[in-house]
Amino acid sequence: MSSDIESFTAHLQSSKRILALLGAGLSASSGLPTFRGAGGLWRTHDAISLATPEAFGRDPALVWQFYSYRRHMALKAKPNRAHLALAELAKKHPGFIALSQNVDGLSQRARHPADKLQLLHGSLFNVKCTSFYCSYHAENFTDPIVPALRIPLDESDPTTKEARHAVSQNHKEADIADAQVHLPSVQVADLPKCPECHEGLLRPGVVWFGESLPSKVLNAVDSFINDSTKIDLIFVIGTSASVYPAAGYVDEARAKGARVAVINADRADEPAGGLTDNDWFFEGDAAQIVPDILK
Ligand code: BV8
Ligand code: ZN
Repeated sequence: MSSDIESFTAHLQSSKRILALLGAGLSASSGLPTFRGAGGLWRTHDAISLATPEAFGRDPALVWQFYSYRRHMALKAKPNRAHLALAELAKKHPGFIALSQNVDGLSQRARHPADKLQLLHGSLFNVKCTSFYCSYHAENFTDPIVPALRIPLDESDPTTKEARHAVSQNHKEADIADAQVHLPSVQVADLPKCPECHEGLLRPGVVWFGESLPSKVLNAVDSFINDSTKIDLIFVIGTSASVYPAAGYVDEARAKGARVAVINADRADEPAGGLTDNDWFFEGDAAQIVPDILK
């Protein structure tokens, strides 16, 4: 496996069909904690356990506070040079499509053409009704989505803990201070309600663990991959490639002839099955590397 930019650039220029699997590391430089690294109050919660229908059923207020925090952070963040470079590639390369696991909306704000961006796991800025008889769903960028979900100001910044520790002489004190900061309790009655049926609770329009990806998205990705012609290249950018079926697209692309170019801050995070001599690994920050290798 190589990190040789010349051989990569030569291959990119001769590539007709290109995929990119995007993960939370793409948005890290925009200040968004990676999926497993949610900062602030969420450091004590395991994101995976909150991103499930069961968690929402058990404690919709806690799950909504988690998503309201992430909506707030994503709205404060800006697309970085990697989002912009990928959007440019999508505009000029007819055979390129991005498969994003990210729900932060930053690729869309980088004006990545919608027909070249498949949102595998939905978006923080979609909401839908949970009532069985109601099909209401809509985009919603209101922050906070309801007054009860306003984030305690000092907690909207994931560096809060670091900031506290930095200023306090005694880290023990700071740890106690952290432990005492708690999420305000929110009543279910104050959570977002469906404006159509006026009954159902709204939920974030994301794909939770245990939920299937939208069939429209699955079909679009399958028809791109299983088109007759080969796939020349798949980028794997800022993802631990540990969530399926998203991570499985790397192998599907390989089976169609694709060479793999991984961009990841952690040298150890290779896609399952590892890399061959035909592949590339560019170690570092996606926001630096992606614009460089695409120019
Ligand atoms: C489904 C939305 C079936 C919500 C998300 C065993 C085998 C195969 C599958 C399973 C299995 N056990 C369980 C499953 C199914 C499960 C799954 O895959 N579980 C995993 C944990 C094994 N999958 C599902 O449930 C999926 N559905 O299978 O349905 C089905 C069929 C029919 C009917 C019913 C069901 C649904 C999965 C979708 C879950 N939703 N997101 C939300 O965001 O809140 S997934 C969520 O986690 C993200 O969207 C993302 O996909 C994933 C996190 O991954 P990453 O993006 O990679 O982020 P992570 O933090 O892990 O890594 C960051 C990377 O960036 C690191 O490598 C780091 O080194 C790097 N990095 C950091 N900084 C930088 C950087 N790189 C570059 N530059 C930097 N600056
Ligand atoms: Zn409804």
